[in-house]
Amino acid sequence: MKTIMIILACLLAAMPALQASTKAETKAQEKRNAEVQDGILKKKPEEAWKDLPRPRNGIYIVNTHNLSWGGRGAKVLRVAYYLDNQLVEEQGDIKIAWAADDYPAVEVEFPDDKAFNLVRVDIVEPFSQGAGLAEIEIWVDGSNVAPRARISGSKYPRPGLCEIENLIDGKVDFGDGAGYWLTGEKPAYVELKLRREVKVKAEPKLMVPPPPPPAPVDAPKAHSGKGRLP
Ligand SMILES: [Ca+2]
Repeated sequence: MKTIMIILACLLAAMPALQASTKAETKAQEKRNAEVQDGILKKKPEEAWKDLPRPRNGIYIVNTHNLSWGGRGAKVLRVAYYLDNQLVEEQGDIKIAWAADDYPAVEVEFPDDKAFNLVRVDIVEPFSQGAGLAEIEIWVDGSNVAPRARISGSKYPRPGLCEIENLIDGKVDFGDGAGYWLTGEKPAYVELKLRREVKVKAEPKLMVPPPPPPAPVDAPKAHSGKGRLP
C-alpha cells in the first residue's frame, strides 16, 4: 500500500512538468504549421519582402521595425525630386505602414516628364521613439538604380550600426543595426544623388469605360379592375 502511495505521489508531482511539456510541444507544432503553406516552407519576412511586386518606374520605400528592439521606423514621409539642386517636385503626406514583425513598403510615383538627378526622403513623422527605414529602391525602366547612388543624410550616433548606407544594401536586416537605418537627428532625411538624370514619360492611364446603366425594371402593371381579383 505504501509503495502505491509513493508512486501516486511521484506521478502527481510530475504532472505540472508533463503539462508544460505538452504545451511547449503544441506551441512548437503551431509554429511549424505557420511556417509551412501548401507543403512548402514559407519564406521569413526578411526574405519574403523581396518577392513583392515593384513599380517599373518609381520609388519603393521599405519600413523598419528595429528588430526585436522595436519602437522605431517611419509613419509619414515626404519625397522631393531635384535637378542640380533645384526643386522639381515634392510629394508630401505619404503614409507608410509599420509592423513589429514585417517590412511594409510604400510606392511613390516619379514626376511625369520632368528630369531629376537627386531624390530626398524626409521622415516627417517617425514611428514612436525615432526615425528609421530599411531600404530605398529607385526603379527606372525595371532596374533599381539606388545601389549606385551617392547616399547621405541623418546619421546614427554609433559608427558601424544602423548606417545610412544600409538603405541601399538590398537587405532589411541581418542582425542588430545591420540592413536598416536609424537616426535620432532632426530633420531625419536621406538624399540619393543619382549617377544620371532620370526623366520618365507619363504612362498612359488605363481608361476604364464607365459601367452601363442598370437595365430598366418593368414597373408592375396596375390592375385593370376587371375580372376576378387574384
Ligand atoms: Ca537595407
